Amino acid sequence: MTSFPFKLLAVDGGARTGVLKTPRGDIATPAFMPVGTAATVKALYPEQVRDAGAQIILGNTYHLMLRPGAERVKRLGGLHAFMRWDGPILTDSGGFQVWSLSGLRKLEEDGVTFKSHLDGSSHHLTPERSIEIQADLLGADISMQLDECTPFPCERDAAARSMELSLRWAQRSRDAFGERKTQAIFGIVQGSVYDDLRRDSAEGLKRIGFDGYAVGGLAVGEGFEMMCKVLDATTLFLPSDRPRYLMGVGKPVDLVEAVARGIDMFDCVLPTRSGRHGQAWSDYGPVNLKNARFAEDPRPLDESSDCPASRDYSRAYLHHLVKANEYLGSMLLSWHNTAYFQSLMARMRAAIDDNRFETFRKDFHDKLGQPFD
Ligand code: PRF
Repeated sequence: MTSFPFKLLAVDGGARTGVLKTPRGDIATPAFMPVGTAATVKALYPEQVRDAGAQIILGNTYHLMLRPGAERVKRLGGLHAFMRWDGPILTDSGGFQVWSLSGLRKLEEDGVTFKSHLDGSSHHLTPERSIEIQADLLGADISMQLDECTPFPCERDAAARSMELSLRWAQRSRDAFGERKTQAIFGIVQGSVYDDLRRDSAEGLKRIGFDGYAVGGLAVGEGFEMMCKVLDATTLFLPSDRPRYLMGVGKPVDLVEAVARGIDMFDCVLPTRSGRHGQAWSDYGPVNLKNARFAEDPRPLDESSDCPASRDYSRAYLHHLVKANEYLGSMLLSWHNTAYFQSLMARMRAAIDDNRFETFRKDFHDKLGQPFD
């Protein structure tokens, strides 16, 4: 069925490494996808994103359909040519962004009607239109089904109805996508925090048949422990021979714990967003470059890194740029963070390949409690 073979390379406890083959290049998993919401990974050139180690990025239906418009991107050669990223692109279907960003919205069986956060104009998104935008107009390598990200907290009955709607939208998204040789489509498991709903959702998606399976509706306020519990209950019912993608996650510790539970793909705005807010990520947690302790610190963030932003600029200079609100501060910290997240994934892959992921995981947690120096 699929033109995107997924080959498992090593399994270590619940964690696994693999390669997802796409016509635009191989993706080593577990993989972290930098977020390029508006046809740009904010504050970074595509070359920097690639050099930092990213093999796939994420784009957003919601933002691009509103500005510059999906038909316009198509006329300009598709999203890859438009933004000068020739690697694989996965696009989110729009549902989640409608819920988190747009004003007035109305959910019906057919789809969702919403008002743009940009100009208040009214739009209608259906499973069929979302797939048309992603696969035909933007030219995404991997399209996501349209779903409803069930809000948290949610009563069981409402969570069941929401999950069932997402399942019907999964079937319609899959039908609209049809059979394609050079593009793939992933389904999205919903079901809030209810293990049996998560199981029913996963089983329903498997019956429809997707190229990969995402876990949605997490990191929406349920907390770290609950997220881990729901992940345990969900991955149990996902086929092991297809990639599993945890949507919108997360902090480094979330990535480590989700990889331990068999997740292969992630996306999150954290590296670039926190970079624009003066934060640098490290094995010791986030570090705020505004802190006066860096004012005369001549050392780089990480002298052992291959990333110029981490290796070649002093903490004192970064402190100054952040304090002065200079663009370069945002650019360098977004670059550092993107490279840090990619190196964390590479270190996890190496640990899994060498059958020492449990040691890696324990060392990671130990280090997280120590001060950054
Ligand atoms: N659905 C979609 N995109 C998402 C989510 C979801 O549930 C989440 C939840 N963390 C992030 N992005 N389509």
